[in-house]
Parts: sequence; C-alpha cells; structure tokens
Amino acid sequence: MGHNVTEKLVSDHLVEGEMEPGEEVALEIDQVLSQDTTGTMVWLQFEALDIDEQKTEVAGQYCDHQTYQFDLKNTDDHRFLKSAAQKYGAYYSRPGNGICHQVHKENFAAPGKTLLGADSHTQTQGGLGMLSIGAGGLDLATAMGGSPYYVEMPEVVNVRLEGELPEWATAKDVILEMLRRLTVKGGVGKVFEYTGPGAEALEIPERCTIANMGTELGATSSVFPSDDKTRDYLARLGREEDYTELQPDPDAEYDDEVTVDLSELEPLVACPSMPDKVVPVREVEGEEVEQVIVGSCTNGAYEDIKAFSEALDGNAVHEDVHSIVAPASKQAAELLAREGDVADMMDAGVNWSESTCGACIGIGHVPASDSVSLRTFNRNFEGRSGIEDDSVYLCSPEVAAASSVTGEITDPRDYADSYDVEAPGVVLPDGMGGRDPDLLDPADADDDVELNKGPNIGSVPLGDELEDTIEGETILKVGDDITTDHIIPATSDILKYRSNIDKLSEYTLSRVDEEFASRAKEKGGGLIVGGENYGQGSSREHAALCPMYLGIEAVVAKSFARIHKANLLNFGLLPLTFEDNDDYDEIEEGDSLRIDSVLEGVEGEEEETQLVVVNESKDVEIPVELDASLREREYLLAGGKLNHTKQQA
Ligand code: MIC
Ligand code: SF4
Repeated sequence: MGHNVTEKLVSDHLVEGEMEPGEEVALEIDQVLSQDTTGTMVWLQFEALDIDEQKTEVAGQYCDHQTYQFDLKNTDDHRFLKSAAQKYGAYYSRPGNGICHQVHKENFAAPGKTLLGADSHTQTQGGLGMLSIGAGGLDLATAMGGSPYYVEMPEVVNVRLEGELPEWATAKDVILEMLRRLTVKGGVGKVFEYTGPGAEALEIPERCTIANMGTELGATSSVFPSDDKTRDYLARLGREEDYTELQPDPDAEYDDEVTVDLSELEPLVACPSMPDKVVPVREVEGEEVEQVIVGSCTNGAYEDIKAFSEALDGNAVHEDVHSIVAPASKQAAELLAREGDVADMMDAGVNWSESTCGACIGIGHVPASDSVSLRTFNRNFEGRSGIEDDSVYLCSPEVAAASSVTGEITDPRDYADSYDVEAPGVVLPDGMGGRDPDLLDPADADDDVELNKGPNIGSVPLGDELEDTIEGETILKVGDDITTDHIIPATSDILKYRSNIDKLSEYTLSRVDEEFASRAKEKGGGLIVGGENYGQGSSREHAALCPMYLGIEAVVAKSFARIHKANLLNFGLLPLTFEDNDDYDEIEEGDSLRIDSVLEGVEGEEEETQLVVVNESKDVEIPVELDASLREREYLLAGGKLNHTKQQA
C-alpha cells in the first residue's frame, strides 16, 4: 500500500510505535523553534535537565511577541533568551526581526524535515512539506536534549482542492471555509493533507496561510506536498539546496476526505469572537470599521502586504479608519520598502508597525471601546485584542484594503468596481533571502556563557508525586471552548510574568473569574470542570503550570484540545473526560469532589482507564475516563514530565 505525504514524513522520523491512528508514535525532531513568551520556560527547563548543548539540526529562538519591551521584565526576558541561545547553541532572532513562523520559513523551513515549535501555529511550515507540530515548552526542551517527540498518530484527512480561486478570493478564504464547515474542534487528532489541482496551483505563501490556521481547526498539523512551487520559492529565498520532492504515492490512502471547490469560494470573514463564525463578507457588508490591521503569522508575509498594497492602489484610507501594517518579518518589510510599497501605503494613510505579534495578543493597537476591528489574523477570541467585549473580524488582506478605503466592511469585488482596482493575485518576492543581520548564528555552544537572569526570571516549579486520593472543591466550572487565553491571558500587563510563575499564577482564569486564583489558594487547590474543547488555542504551557502551582490536581471536561491536554499531563494534572457528557450537569461550582484509587487508575497497561469522581455534595458517582499513554501515566505518577525525565537520567 502506498503512503500519503504525512505517513512518509512520520515513517522517515519514526523512532517507536506503529503508524496506526490513535496509537502513540515517537518522532525524531530535526528542528525546533521557540519564541519569547514560551521560550523562557523552554530554556529554564532545558537548564533543569542539565544538558550541555541542544542536539537538533536547527534551534531557533525568536523574540517576536512582546517586542515593544513595555517593561524591563520583557527586555530581561530577551537578554536571558540571548544568553541561553549562545550557551546551548541556538539561533537568536532579535526583537523586531519578525514573527517566529515567518522568520523560520524564510531561513530554515525545509521539505521532508520535522519541526517542533513552542507555539501553536508551528504548523505554518506544512506549506513547504514539513511535518511541523506545536507543543508545550517542556516537549521542546526534551527534544533539544535528544529525546523524540511523542504524539498520537493522527488520522490523515485528504483535503482535495478542485478548481481555481476566482479573483478576490484568497488562501485565507480556503481556510475560513474549512473552519466554517468543520469548526474549531473539527481537526482534533487529525492532519489535514492538501492535494489536488487546486493545491498544486497555490503558491507557498498561500499554502502557509492555510496550514497556519489548521491550528484553529484544532489539528495536529497541516501538510502540503513539496513540488516545483516549493523549489521555486526556496530558490527565491536563496536556499534551493534545501529542496526535496515529496508527493503522496498514487495509491496512497487516507482516513477521510474533504473536497473544496475553489471556484465556488468568495471573500469570507470570521465574525466575533470565534474563528469558525465564518460568513461571506457580503453578509456583514456595511458594518463600520474603526481599525484595520494587516499582519500576524497568518497574513503578514511579504506577499500579503504586497497584495494589500496593490489592492489599496493608492486610494486614501478612510478618515475614520486607523489602518496599520505590522509586517511579519523585517526582511519582508525591507524588500517592500525597497520596492516602494511602504512609501505608497504611507502616502495613502496607512501606518507602519515594527515586525511583531503585538496586536494579535492585545499588545498595542487595542481597539476603541464598542468598535469594530478588522484583522488579517487567525484568532479573534473574546478579549484577546486587549479589551473585553471586543468585536474583531478576521479576513484576507484584500478585504482589509477595501474596508480601509470605504470605512466599512466591504466585499473587495464591490470595491474593485467602484474604485476601478484590479485583483492583485500573488506576487512572489525576488531577492528576499540572504544575510539577516538580526538573526545571530549559534556560536558553538559555550559552557562559559552565563545565563543572564534578571530579577523577574524565576525557576520552574516541580509537581508532587501523585497521591492515591484526590480531594477538593470544584474551584471553577466553565462552559465549552475555554481557550488558553481565558486560562492565562497574553495581554502585556500579564505577559511580562511568563518567567515568574508565582506572580503569573495570580492571573489564572482571571478572564473568567477574577477570584479564581485566590479561591484556589485559600482552598489549598481542587478541581476544574470544563465543557468541550477545554484549552483550545495556544501552546502556552503556563495554562497547565499555573493551575498546578495553585494546587489544581485534575480537570474534568467533556473534551480537551490536543496541546493543552499534553501540557496538563506534562505537569502532572489529570485530564479526565466524562463517560457520559450529561454528568457535566451533576457538578456545580463549590461541590466537594473526591477521586479514590487514583494510583490504580493511573498505573497499568491500558491507555484508557476508568476513574470515579464522587460528588460528595450531591452524593452521586460520576464515571470519568483517563485517556493517556503508558508514558504519560509515568509522568503523572512522578508529578510531571520534568521530574520523570530527571529520574530517568
Ligand atoms: C498565540 O497566538 O496565542 C500565541 C501567543 O502565539 C501562543 C503562544 C504563547 O502563548 O506564548 C500560541 O499560539 O501558542
Ligand atoms: Fe504571534 Fe498571533 Fe501568530 Fe500567535 S497567532 S504567533 S501571537 S502572530
């Protein structure tokens, strides 16, 4: 039987396990990336593992999320990251050089390789035929120590793209259409592998936009074959030697199939406040817009800004709109400046930001109260932009351009008619590769380099060995789709404590209930009850680490997002699911819960075991399930993966 691209990538890196969907596989990791807000924990954990040198082919440490350095704590974090990169042998990308996924794409992404990233949008590089997966920082630290990455072998879904995109419909609309159909839970446990004539015709940056937002589908990864387009793009970056062809075998099989006819797509938009609330732009046309931002790891590349610039075509930005470009990389910005686009856009009334994630997580450009912000980003979770009750829509650069000019959400086809503008299509860069002065080569790992830790940089808290009875109150009960932005918000007032868990933990779940942390402390810990897709969104392990620090021992939910579940297990918290989701109604906040015979339920040879939550307040017994591999069970017993890894060493 032939193999699809995903299976080829997995089998080329398979260290342990069978390529059976749902079975755990161990993968050799060729490259890793981390960024400034996950990176500090990555390196603190790497330090705790007591290994001299990182062992992957390429490790990139990017400073991209909080580049404005509002607080010296951020600047100290960056200085610490630089010292860690130099001590342990990683590339260091200076603040302002660009968003990790973009800079990694420009410099290192290579077909046929594996990439593990401490950022959920790592799957962006699937656009170049890489198996790229987002993970918690501890998984990255152990991968840099030479251990494989363990993940459930996903189902591989063939997304067949037929037909051609009509004018003004873009790659962003392809992935928004996927979200419209499959929702933010639709990809859990899956890799989306894009094939067919429509996929072949897409350029690499378009493929990367689609792969990037596989994260919003909850997917383990997204993958495109590697072909002549890949070779051409790598050549444009000056790295043709990194090309290898990677195609599915003619008789490759898939676990499922989805077909999208590109010719039927039209400009789409995700409405507030979930990336799957997708409708055609024409349905919300006329909504007044106060802010438009082009940027992020989804649509902040050279090609995206070029499309925005060409669609703007010199037309003036509406007087009531603040239109901003935040380029995803400084190299792209430099080329756009050389080509005159930056001046043209500025002349039309567009403002220019440094290369940063920034506004994507509420750092800068926080929208005005009661206003609409239109962004080319990937996430619009409520409050993520920096204010409660925000109203953030997600769209393509073309919709952003049309709406910047008209001052209201506008279908670019109508704009094109009124302003006589031609569809920009995809313009590829010429001469973007070469030396990147803000990307520092790894010196040979140097033991003499001291880790430079400012006063805000703490240490990694370790969990306690698992006990046989878990007892405590339901400290909080939440509904469906709780994101990691709810659990540990990423806005600048909080982000500066990413290296200081004692302080950061005070903000745990503050977006849902400001009293959560103080209540958890007062009660000496307890349990959390959640709905579907608990922990969706980012890879930030702080969303597990902080609850652990506050004494939370288990989360009982209807279902979990993949990375968050792995993070809970890594830090020794039990992710339990209801056997019968109706039992969710049997627990209320404040109820006293008890789980007996925990050790028996966790030890053993099965990957799925049953435990019973006794609700002492209501006198009911609720059967729950622990779905964890034998290795993850060892983490739980040891009080977390770090303890376990140290014990093994
Ligand atoms: C995000 O988009 O939510 C982030 C900020 O990039 C996170 C990482 C983090 O919290 O540091 C992610 O996607 O993993
Ligand atoms: Fe940065 Fe936003 Fe991309 Fe996360 S989603 S890496 S915050 S640009």
